[in-house]
Amino acid sequence: MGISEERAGYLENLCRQFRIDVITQLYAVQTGHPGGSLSVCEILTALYFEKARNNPQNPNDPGRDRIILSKGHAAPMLYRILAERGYFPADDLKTLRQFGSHLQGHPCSHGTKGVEVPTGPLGLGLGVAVGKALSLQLDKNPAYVYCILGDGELNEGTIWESAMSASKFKLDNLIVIVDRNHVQLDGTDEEIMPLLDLGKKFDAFGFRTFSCEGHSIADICDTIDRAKDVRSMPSVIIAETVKGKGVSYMEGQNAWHGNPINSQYFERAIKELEATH
Ligand SMILES: Cc1ncc(C[n+]2csc(CCOP(=O)(O)OP(=O)(O)O)c2C)c(N)n1
Ligand SMILES: [Mg+2]
Repeated sequence: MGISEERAGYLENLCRQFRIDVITQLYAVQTGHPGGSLSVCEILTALYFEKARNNPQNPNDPGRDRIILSKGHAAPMLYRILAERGYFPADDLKTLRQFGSHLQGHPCSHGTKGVEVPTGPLGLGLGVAVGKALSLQLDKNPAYVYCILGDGELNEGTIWESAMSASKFKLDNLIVIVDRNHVQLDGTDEEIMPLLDLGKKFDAFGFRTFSCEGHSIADICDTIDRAKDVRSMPSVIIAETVKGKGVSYMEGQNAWHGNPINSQYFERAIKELEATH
């Protein structure tokens, strides 16, 4: 299947605009999470625009694939992408994180079309994903469940309890994607809690493990295709990414996990993003 070079290029160009818009929104509200929003951009774009079945005209379509952004702090990028897909008007993005807005700091499915599950407290999304995948199998519904985890989030014990259940129930309709940017809130994964050989870890928990270049739309799409062919076990895609991708002073820096952006930094970020091709 794969994706044409032209289409991948189109989507990567769209990602550049998503980054510019998210930085602009975060600058305007002086709060929110730039680093993890920038790293997950291509993963979410590949899913919502190419690989996951989703229908903005009928967000609760029973045949939809379920996309769970377990690292809920990357909500600004999710919202930007949902607006582009047409789940709600782009004008709503101006209300990000403001009182009364449906676009809260962390995603909430009650008020925001396209949000599958409320997330924010790390470690919970995979358990919900396992439950959804199991119920789809019992219903003989061929939809897939995609669950996007942060790598710092893997420090949570609930992730590994959920992973054991996923393999016990042979959930081949579950595809986990790890945003492997090697950085969390207070430092690098290595400094806070080393994950060691993550691929081997997931193998040992009964997953089929893939890795991909997490800023390449083509590589993400190809790897999702391969994961969809796996039978009788869950899959994980370890997507190698860069926290703060696209803004040089944010890249790989935990300080930009959730820092407000001042005017000098804002101008630099926009200049750099506009200059990328
Ligand atoms: C249970 C819980 N503990 C702590 C936090 C605060 N917190 C928010 S994001 C974050 C770091 C997450 O790092 P990672 O999963 O690597 O996300 P990314 O690098 O993709 O932003 C922390 C500790 C939280 N949201 N939930
Ligand atoms: Mg991380």
